Amino acid sequence: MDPQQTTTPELSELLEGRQRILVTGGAGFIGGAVVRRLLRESTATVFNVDKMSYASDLSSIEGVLKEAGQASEDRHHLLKVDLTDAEALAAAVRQADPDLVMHLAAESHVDRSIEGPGDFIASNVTGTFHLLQAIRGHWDRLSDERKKQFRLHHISTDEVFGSLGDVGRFSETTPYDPRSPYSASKAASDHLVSAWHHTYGLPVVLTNCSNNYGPWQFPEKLIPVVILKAVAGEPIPLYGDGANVRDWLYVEDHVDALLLAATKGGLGHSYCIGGYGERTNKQVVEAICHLLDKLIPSKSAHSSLITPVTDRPGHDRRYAIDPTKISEELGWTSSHSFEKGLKSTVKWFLKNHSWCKKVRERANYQGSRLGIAGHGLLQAQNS
Ligand code: TDX
Repeated sequence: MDPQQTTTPELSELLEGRQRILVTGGAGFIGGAVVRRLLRESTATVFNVDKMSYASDLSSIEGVLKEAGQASEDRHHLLKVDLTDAEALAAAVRQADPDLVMHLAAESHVDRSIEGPGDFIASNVTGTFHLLQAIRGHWDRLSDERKKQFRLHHISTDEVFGSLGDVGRFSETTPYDPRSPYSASKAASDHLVSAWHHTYGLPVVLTNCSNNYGPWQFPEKLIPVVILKAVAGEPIPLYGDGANVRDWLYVEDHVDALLLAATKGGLGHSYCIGGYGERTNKQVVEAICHLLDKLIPSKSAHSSLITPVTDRPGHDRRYAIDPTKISEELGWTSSHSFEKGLKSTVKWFLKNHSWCKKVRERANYQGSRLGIAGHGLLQAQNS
């Protein structure tokens, strides 16, 4: 990229002069995509508060900094802080002195929440509480002019709404009904953010998004797991009957929605984000296998590796989002079809196998099944 070309009018216009942006979880999958966009398309300085846990990685951000040269490097500051450490977090907020906060830091893998719910309560609930308190202190100290501009955007998930039957979609008025330790911890964090708005007047916006996918996703989630297993010629684990439905959204479409909501969303409002990308898990897995058959043909079809395994405990049946509010109020629509997004994602993972290897090794995770504690052994392991 041309180093001169760091600003697109659209994002700078949206930011309306907000030049100091604190992103929590900016070394994660979605947070990283937000940080890259801010670095590429605005002149803002990013304060990236991340505890650098197993799923954190800065390679993609370092790539953008390298593309843009030294000037941009001054615009990204990693503040290695765990949100459970209230003092360190308050100090990081003072250092960042932000005009806008985008809160993406969270433990996010449902299977891990089944194995170890404590980390989810600590990071997602207590961590959000500490962030709200630190931001409240910061907001109180701001000048009237900066106070008017300031916002805290809390990024959440559609899983807080529970599980749908065959019809219907989640919207902003759907009652909360979380059913996994992960979704319960995110629901709790959403409620804390709303409470800080109503009680203390903190200017907040919330978003709840459907399943994301795309480059740089930590290889424990369905799409990268399937790609890596298929490439390695290993059984591809399909939980239960494979008929659970997820509403897939390409991560860059999510970033478009986040930046709109963060800057233009109504204070105290929440917005549901989804791009009408409903697919059963079986359809997703088969689509990946068909793409791989074309990209890296092998003797037998990759779909022959698909292996039904013990279901996830409490496995939500179907998620689907009605994005009418964000579309009508903020003018957002997704621009990647699932077919287009999936194809580029599969190609990206094929090209970036060494990155997958690196992050898996660092996390001491080699793709084994997580989250079946107390539910017996995998059928695949038994056979
Ligand atoms: O190996 C697998 N086999 C399989 O069948 C894995 C890892 C998953 N699955 C199924 C379980 C789900 O129905 O695929 C679906 C997607 O699973 P995940 O990728 O683990 O995502 P999910 O549980 O749907 O949650 C995701 O979307 C909402 C994210 O992990 C959350 O952080 C987000 O909030």
